[in-house]
Amino acid sequence: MRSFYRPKIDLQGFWKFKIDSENVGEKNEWGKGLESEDIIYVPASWNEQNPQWDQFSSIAWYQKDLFVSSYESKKAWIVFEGAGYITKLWINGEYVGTHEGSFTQFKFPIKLNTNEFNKIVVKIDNTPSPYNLPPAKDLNIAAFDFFNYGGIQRPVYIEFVDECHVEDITVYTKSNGHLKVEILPECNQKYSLRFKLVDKEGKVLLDEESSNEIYEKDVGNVTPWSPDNPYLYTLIVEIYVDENLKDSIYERIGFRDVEVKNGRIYLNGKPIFLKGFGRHEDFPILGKFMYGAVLVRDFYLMRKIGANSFRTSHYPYSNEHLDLADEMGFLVILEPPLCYSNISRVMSQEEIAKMFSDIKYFEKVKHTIKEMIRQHKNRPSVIMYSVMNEPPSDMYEVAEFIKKEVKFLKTLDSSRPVTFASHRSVRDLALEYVDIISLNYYHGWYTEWGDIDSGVRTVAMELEEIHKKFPEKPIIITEFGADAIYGLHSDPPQMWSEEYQSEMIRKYIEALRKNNYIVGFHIWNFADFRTPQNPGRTILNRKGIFTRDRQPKSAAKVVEELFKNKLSS
Ligand code: GCB
Repeated sequence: MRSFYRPKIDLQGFWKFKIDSENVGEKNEWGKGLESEDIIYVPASWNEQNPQWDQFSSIAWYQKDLFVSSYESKKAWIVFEGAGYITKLWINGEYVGTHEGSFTQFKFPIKLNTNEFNKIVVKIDNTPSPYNLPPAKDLNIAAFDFFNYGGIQRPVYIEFVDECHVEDITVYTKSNGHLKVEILPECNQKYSLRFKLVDKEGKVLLDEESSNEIYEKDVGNVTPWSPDNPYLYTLIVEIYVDENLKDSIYERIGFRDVEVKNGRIYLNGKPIFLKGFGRHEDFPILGKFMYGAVLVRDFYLMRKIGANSFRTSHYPYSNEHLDLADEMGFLVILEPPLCYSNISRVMSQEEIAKMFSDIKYFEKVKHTIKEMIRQHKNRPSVIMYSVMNEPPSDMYEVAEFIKKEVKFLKTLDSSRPVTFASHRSVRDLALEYVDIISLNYYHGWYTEWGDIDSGVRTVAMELEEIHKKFPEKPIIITEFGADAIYGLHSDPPQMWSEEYQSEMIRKYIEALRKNNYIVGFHIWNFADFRTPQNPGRTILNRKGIFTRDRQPKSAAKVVEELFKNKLSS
């Protein structure tokens, strides 16, 4: 939900910064103001802004002094589009609130003094922990294979609203032009609502008043949203008291439907094939902040090589990231920050079973999923949810957890199919609980290394077995790939060379595309990204077909040829 109407103060810029390795800040009342000469830039992770902070993953404080002249609106809140892992806020020395989780948007109502400086102080605790989402023991021993960046990593701003405002909207569309909007107004007075729908050319298609919180309409002849023509409309919702405008918000919406039937995924009644990547939000110096220009380059690169899809591996991406997916027509699998690939490095089997049976843990997961859906539910690009990545779902407790999680998610949004990315293949106990089966495979890399053909044969066999068990379910290969160090060449193709990576991707796709139950290939990964330090990584995970600074490896050409000429669209 966005607004052109609400006054806003962007807090992007330099902030005061102070490391608190001993966790003494609260005791010493740093919430009232920091004594420090250190400077940091927001938004961006703290790690790469100063080599001394690179490997620091515990507590740090931020402060911004903000002069506010006056504001007419009655309410103010501060919106963090993403910060963490745990964020605590003080305004003018008063404690305001706490939020857990780095990848979802949250806000706190605040009170500001006018015609004077206000002190905004933020404490960020990015200490790894097994019960964090996702879990880790320390910076280098984590269940996930991406660097545990910390800080205020996404935009933060103050927004002013009237007491009477639109708190949230939920939009449902169909490709036949059906529109349903549920509005959550917050207003103590008698109000009326107004709905406007504007097309790309600026033509107003609807302009209607209603006092109803559910608005339903057959708009008629619309241009449906699809990767070929990502046509977006602007939906504006206004709230009035006595004919006076109190709030105006808008959403970029697309008319489209998603359906799973007969072993395929349908978009607007036509079968679709997903071609794309697992991605990451990761860029030199910025860490987990993706600058808009980087995103634009990424999306043009993806488009150039014929991709139409990606998964938000392994956490919900930023608003701008997914805005671009809506605008440029990418089919997104949205994933919460639940990634368990290397969970056995972090905890024992018994501890895993305990965590997945723990009601409090489930509550925390539910809360994060709620935040994720609330933030991204109106996006046409989001066609499916992946409820987690690589859980140890050959364990009964974990499979039960997935079953509960899928059920819960469907109570929040039943309009999209649900999957999870499995690496347990034929041993997985949770495949029956999802609409679409997603599988990650690295035979030819982590097993059968050096022998791609043997790896591909294993995958083909396991896929057949899974398909026989679930003949009605479409299958996406959500990860496969090989590390390649840019500029390292080898004839014959050997591991870590650009040739090996190209061969592995080519052989997987050529061998598996014949199975018509496969409805998508996502290569791991779009670009190289930073990881924890360990003997299997050279600072970066090198499975990108682009380097970290977005230059192509040999595989980029191979993928372009495969995506454009060997796979249906
Ligand atoms: C996986 C994980 C992904 C890793 C990748 C790898 O299975 O899902 O997060 O980065 O393998 O390269 O090991």
